[in-house]
Amino acid sequence: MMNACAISAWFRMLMTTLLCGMCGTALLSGAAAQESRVAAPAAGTLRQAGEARHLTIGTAAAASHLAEADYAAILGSEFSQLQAENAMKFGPIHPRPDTDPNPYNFVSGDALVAFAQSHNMVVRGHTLVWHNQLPEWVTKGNHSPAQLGEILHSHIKTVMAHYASKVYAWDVVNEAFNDDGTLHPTIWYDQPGIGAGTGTKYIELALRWAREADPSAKLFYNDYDAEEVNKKSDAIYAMAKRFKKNGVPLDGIGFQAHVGLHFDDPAKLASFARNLKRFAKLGLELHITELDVRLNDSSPASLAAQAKLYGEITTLCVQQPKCKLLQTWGFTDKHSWIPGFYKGQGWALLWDDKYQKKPAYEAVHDALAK
Ligand code: 9MR
Repeated sequence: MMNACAISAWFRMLMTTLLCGMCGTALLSGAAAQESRVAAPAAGTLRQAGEARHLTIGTAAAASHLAEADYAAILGSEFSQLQAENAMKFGPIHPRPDTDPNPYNFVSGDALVAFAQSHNMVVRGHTLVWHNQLPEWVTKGNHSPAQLGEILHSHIKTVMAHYASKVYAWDVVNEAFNDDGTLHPTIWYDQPGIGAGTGTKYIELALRWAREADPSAKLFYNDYDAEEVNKKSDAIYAMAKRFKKNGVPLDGIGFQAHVGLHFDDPAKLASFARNLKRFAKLGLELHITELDVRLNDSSPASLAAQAKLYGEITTLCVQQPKCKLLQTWGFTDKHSWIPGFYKGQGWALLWDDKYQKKPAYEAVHDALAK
């Protein structure tokens, strides 16, 4: 028996799926044409549990998967935010030089935004300045620092203007620091870059360009392995503190949280909480942006250990008032980046590769509902 809440959530999902079909989005009508094997959402999706906590529950997504009915059904009902896993990165979205009549490709990004809007979800943008997933016209173009500055400025302006009022927050700069707290050499920083010898000045410039491009968007710096208090998070903290003092437009920090079971250590978790606290004191909004917990196998013991850690990280966010987003890097093991990157590892997300909820799902839900 479904209760009133479940019926209303199910009805909302059905209506939005139908409406998407009507607005002619090929990917979505594909989804509507298949029958989902996923049960109607029970009262108490992650999204609903997050709403009660004023916490956005997000996930990374790809437009190419929206035609899978199970994928679309879970994405549209369990999450209140969607972030493009790849579609809004420089290479995919700006594949050709500005001299080309058609330098940008917004197709996948727009499909994700349309899906989000039709399911009443917000969209977070990722990412404008990063050294990965750059097109060859940028990496092999032999551009001078001045030309790179123009390319990046115009990229930020165009992409943010395209998604103004549709994307509420952006990872403006991603992964600029090394583990030891020094700046990573990149084509944007110093290879030849626009900031050689001037430290975090190029990050400041990117943030200022971003503020100009869409004054209403929240602007984030995002990084991995900066969850604990360590050399990398110290460097990010020092930068953030300086930026706040000097009026540089930085609204928040994204903590990616790609972790393994080794992270389930009271000292590490306490350090994460302490780290969040010091950034919160700067007045910054805190987002957990790419959470996943990779495993070596899918034994019941490993899945239980994973669930425990997911629950603990969720609780950290719930207990920190400035933590406003809990986002996982995808939601089904069927489409996770982990096996392709960490040989022999995987099983990192809340649903398995058959779209069945794992113990980790219940743990996150319980931690939100506690
Ligand atoms: O999940 C993304 C994967 O599909 C891409 O191949 C990869 C390319 O580097 O990027 C992955 O996403 C990354 C994110 O954009 C930034 N933080 C680390 C993520 C995992 O590598």
